[in-house]
Amino acid sequence: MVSENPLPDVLKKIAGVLSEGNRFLMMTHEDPDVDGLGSMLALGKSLADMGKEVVLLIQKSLNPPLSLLTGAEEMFTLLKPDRVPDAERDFDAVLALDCAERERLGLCVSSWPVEGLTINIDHHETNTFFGRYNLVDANSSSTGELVYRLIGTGGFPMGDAVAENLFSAIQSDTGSFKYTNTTSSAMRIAADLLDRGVNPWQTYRRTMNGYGPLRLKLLAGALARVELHDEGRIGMMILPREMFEKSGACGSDCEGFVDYPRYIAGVELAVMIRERGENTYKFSLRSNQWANVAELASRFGGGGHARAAGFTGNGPLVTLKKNFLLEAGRLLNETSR
Ligand SMILES: [Mn+2]
Repeated sequence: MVSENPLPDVLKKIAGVLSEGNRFLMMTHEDPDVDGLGSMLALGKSLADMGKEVVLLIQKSLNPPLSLLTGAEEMFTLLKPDRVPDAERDFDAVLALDCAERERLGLCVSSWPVEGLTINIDHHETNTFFGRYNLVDANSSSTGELVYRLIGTGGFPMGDAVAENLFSAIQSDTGSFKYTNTTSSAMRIAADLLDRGVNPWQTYRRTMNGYGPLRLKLLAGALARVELHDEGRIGMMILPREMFEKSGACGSDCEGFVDYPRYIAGVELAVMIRERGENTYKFSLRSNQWANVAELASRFGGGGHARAAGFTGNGPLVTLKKNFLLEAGRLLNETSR
């Protein structure tokens, strides 16, 4: 177990709460990713292995590859009322994992108690410390890394499924150990997980290669429409709803597409704009060298990390796009090196 430990006090407090309690509810941000889900599954399984009752709540059912994470079939889906755990049930603590603010819990927010013991475990630099206990560290590569430390602090069990999900979470959030959040401590933790028997190719295949062929149809359409703006410094990919309908792909099929405009020479800032509903668009932002996209996203009510962030825009696409390009161009001019 890697023992280096930046947040000893809050880690100990939360480990104490989890050791003493018996019933826990966990949730992550809406449109969950491998880090959020893997962290929930890892911590949930570790606590369940100690005989505790754990309810993992998600907004809607998962598609592959997310549904292929070990244990994902045991999650509760909010939108299937027959499977929703009794809201009145007394949980000893409610946990949010990988979620920067309360509102990002989506529909699951209805199960987040106003009073009562809440625990917020996250690594977004825009985290609002919305829990009673906040294990928040923007220097951690992933929420999975924080959960690994928590499990170590509490001396909780780390069986195969726990180790696999933690590795998936770290592998995914670091872009397979290549993004700027790939710290030496993330790699030491990953190395420990490999020593415990995790197979990195298997976890990668499970989380990245579990897509169906429709993803390629969607990608072909999306690549054909990549736009360059601001003298080639901004790469933009737009995914209207009709593109999903035509290809038959589902929402999670566009996961990672924002990396394509990102890797064009000269692009500093990449953005993927996905139509979510009538006049509702999800902006996913990435930057390569210097632009702080968390700051840019926060100008539009969103947040995230310096190199990966996002927000939701409401209004006609032309207006949203124009406003975004204006702010993004301004940011690039102000901070350009
Ligand atoms: Mn994360």
